Amino acid sequence: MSLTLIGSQTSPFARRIRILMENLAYEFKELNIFEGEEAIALNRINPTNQIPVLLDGERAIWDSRQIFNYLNHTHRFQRMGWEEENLLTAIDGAMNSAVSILLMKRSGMKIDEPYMFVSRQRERIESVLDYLRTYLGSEKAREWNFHTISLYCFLDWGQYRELLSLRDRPECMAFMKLHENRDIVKKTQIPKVA
Ligand SMILES: N[C@@H](CCC(=O)N[C@@H](CS)C(=O)NCC(=O)O)C(=O)O
Repeated sequence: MSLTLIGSQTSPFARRIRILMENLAYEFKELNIFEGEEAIALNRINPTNQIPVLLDGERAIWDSRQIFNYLNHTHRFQRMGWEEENLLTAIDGAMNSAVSILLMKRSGMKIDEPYMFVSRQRERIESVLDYLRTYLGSEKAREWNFHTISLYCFLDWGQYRELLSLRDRPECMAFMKLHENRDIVKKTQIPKVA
């Protein structure tokens, strides 16, 4: 199989797949999703205009969770029962909410006004982080699998975009410390200026 991952260096969704694919041979193609020829090219490949996209020969897989499922089917990275799916849904929910807030911020919308939409996103992020407290304090948080990879990418990106403060979340800070020195984490670090 000839694999190409389309993404960006900042996207937490793309990063979790780059980390997952640490030991697989693939080409990484970065593109500007918002304007120009590259955005048009992305739309031809993925009607949702989102990254990441995995190309396996002629086949395109949209959405990072589907990409995980696709690769997991062949490479058996991790067993996924309903509990594991739920955990991933919680993490994905927080990531999607944070991306929505960032898009609003970048569009010049006032994210500090008491809009229901914004409150719902913020509350979801906090609710997920509260829910994850027990998980983060457990041995499971020491494992390096799609859950911990996703969580790491989310927390790191959220801080980078100044959407998250972990000051009052010592379990999150301890979790980041636990994994920050992994080679692949360093190799996929978000560039300082982006
Ligand atoms: N559910 C999608 C979400 C991907 C996503 O939100 N990607 C962002 C970049 S971090 C994006 O493409 N945003 C552009 C847009 O939504 O228009 C996934 O898991 O791949």
